[in-house]
Amino acid sequence: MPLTIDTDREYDLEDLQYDIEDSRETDRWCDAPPDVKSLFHEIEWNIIDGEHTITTDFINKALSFKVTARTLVAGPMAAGIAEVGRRFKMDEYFLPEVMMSAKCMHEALDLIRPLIQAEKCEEVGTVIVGTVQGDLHDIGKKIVAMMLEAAGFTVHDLGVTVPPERFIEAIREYKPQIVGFSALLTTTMNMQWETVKAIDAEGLRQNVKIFVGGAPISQAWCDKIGADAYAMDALVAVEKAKACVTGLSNMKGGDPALHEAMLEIDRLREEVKASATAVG
Ligand code: B12
Repeated sequence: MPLTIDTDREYDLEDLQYDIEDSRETDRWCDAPPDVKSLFHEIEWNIIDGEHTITTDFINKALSFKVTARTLVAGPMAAGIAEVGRRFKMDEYFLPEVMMSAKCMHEALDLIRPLIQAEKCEEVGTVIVGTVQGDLHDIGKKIVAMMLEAAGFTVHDLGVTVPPERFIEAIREYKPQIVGFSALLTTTMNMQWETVKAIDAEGLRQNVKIFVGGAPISQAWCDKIGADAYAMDALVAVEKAKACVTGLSNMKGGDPALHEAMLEIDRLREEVKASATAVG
C-alpha cells in the first residue's frame, strides 16, 4: 500500500529559517510515521543546503517506505525550494546557492519521473508546456508536466525560453487540447501575452485552451491577457486540465464560458477548503 501524507495543508515553514541540525518538532507531516517525518525534514534541509547527492539518497530512502512520488514533490521538495526562494528574496542567498538547490530539485525530479510515469492512468489528452522566451526557470513547469503525465496526459515539454513561433509550430504538429505557458520573472510574464496574441494572429486560438502559471502570475493576469485558465500549482492545473478534456471538451479556447467554468473550479475548491477548516 502506498503511504500518502497530507500535503494540501498550508504549513508554517518558519523553522526552516534556522540551521537546525537535530530532528525537531514541527507541525508538518504529522500524519507520517516518525521515520518518514524525519526523512522529510532531511530532504527539506538538503535542498536548502544544495546537497544534491544526499537529497537523492534521502528521496530513495523515502521511496523505500512507499511514500508516493507525488507526496515527495508536493511535500518536502516544495517546502525546501520555497525556503530557498525566501532566502534569495531576503538577500540571504545569492545565485550560486540557488543554483545548487535547483540542482537538487532537478536530480530528485529526474529520479521520480519514471515513477510518476508508471502511475499514469488511461490516456486523456495532449498538452504542450514551455517556459516563455527569455525565462530559464523550469522546476515548476517540470512538476506541472509530470503531474499531468501521471493524470493520463501526453505532455510535450518544449523546454525553456520558448519563442511564440515555437509554440505555434508545436500546436500545428501535436494538435494539443491544452497549451501551458510558465513565467517566473515579472520581466518575462509579458511574453505570455505576446504568445497568446501570436496564437490568435495565426487563427489557432480556438483550437487550444491556454493555461498560464508561475510565481508572478495571478488570476487577474490570466483575465487580462485572455488566457483560459490560471493555476497556482500543479494540482490545480491537473484538475482544470482534466475538466477541459472531459465535461468541457466541446468548448473552444477563448470562449468566455470556458473561462467562467475554470473560475467555478476555484470557487468549489475554496468552499471545500473552508468547510474542511470549519470542521477541523
Ligand atoms: C530556482 C530559481 C532560480 C534558478 C532556476 C533554475 C531552474 N532550472 O528553474 C536560477 C538560479 C537559474 C535562477 C535564475 C534567475 N532568477 Co530565479 N528563482 C528561483 C527561485 C528561488 C525558485 C523558483 C522555483 O523553482 N520554485 C519552485 C517551483 C515548484 O515553484 P513555481 O516555479 O512557482 O511553480 C509552481 C507554480 O507557480 C505553478 N506553475 C509554474 N509554471 C506553470 C505553468 C503552468 C502552465 C501552470 C498551469 C502552472 C505553473 O505550478 C508549479 C508547481 O506547483 C525563485 C523564487 C520564487 N519564490 O519563485 C527565484 C526568482 C523567480 N528568480 C528571480 C530572479 C531575479 C532571477 C534572475 C534574474 C537572477 C539574476 N540576477 O540573474 C535569474 C533569471 C534567469 C532567467 N533569464 O530566467 C526572482 C524574480 C523576481 C521578479 N520580480 O521577476 C525570484 C522571484 C527570486 C526573488 N524573490 O527575487 N532562479
